[in-house]
Amino acid sequence: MTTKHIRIIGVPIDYGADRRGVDMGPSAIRYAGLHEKLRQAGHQVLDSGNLKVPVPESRQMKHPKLKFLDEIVQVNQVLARVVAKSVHDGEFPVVLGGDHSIAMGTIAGLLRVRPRLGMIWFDAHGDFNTEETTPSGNVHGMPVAVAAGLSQSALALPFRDHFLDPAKIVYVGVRTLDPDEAEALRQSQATVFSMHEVDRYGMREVMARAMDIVTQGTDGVHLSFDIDALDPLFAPGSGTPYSGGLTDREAHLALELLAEADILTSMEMVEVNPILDEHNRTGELAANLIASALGHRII
Ligand code: HAR
Ligand code: MN
Ligand code: MN
Ligand code: MN
Repeated sequence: MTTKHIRIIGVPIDYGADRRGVDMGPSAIRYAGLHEKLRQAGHQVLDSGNLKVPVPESRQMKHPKLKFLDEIVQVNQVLARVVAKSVHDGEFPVVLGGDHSIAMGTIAGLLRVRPRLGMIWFDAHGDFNTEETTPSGNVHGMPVAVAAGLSQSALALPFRDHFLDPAKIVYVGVRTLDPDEAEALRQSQATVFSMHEVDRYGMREVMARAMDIVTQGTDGVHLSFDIDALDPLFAPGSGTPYSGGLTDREAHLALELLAEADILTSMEMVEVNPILDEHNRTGELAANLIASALGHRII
């Protein structure tokens, strides 16, 4: 794979999720040796540290339907700027969450430089709710819908009216959707490779199809990886576990195939929750998965 100038950006936020702890995700992934793994894979690595995120206890939740709306928008506005500058400078941003609400900032920033972006979204969930369909008010269940331009809320502000083309979105590993969310996804042009397709065709074939879609008429490919795409057996440190997920080997294979094709231009790793983890097993897995996506090889 080509040598990359990797820029690590930590976003210690858990406003988007009910369960406290994912704000420690960036520490856990760094602690697992991310930098060294990426250097060993042949890249130059710079770390911007973490964006400043006020702790929830210092804030009052105002918006009843979208929890911590103002705080999330504010963090994503900053993240979008940081990501856009990184890509503009020729770097490969690796964004560490934090909950999945940070994908809005990441994608909004990417779109400023790569307006025809393609995206692969690994997740147990669809994250395709809007303020109308959300059953929980948790914003981490909404980022893809917002990125696709389906939200009328302030969550869309970082996008400046430039949204992701749903036809350029591919999901892998999905196995639970809310009813209205599923309907919205069916009506969209996004492609969903649920666990059924992974079982049926195998990861190699699923990734071949996914890569076909996200490289057609696009000017970059973003990988958004929610650690709960993996089965909780392999990734216990996640706040919204759902059984029947990917094995660690399936996930590694998927990312190794992406590395081999060398099509990625940015990535993020989210929803690692050290409080629920077992001796940073999930943090290590997350670091190893990032390394796989960036070309780490045994030999
Ligand atoms: N669909 C549910 C909701 O919107 C739960 C989704 C969020 N869980 C995540 N995101 N970890 O991937 O509330
Ligand atoms: Mn998610
Ligand atoms: Mn998820
Ligand atoms: Mn192994």
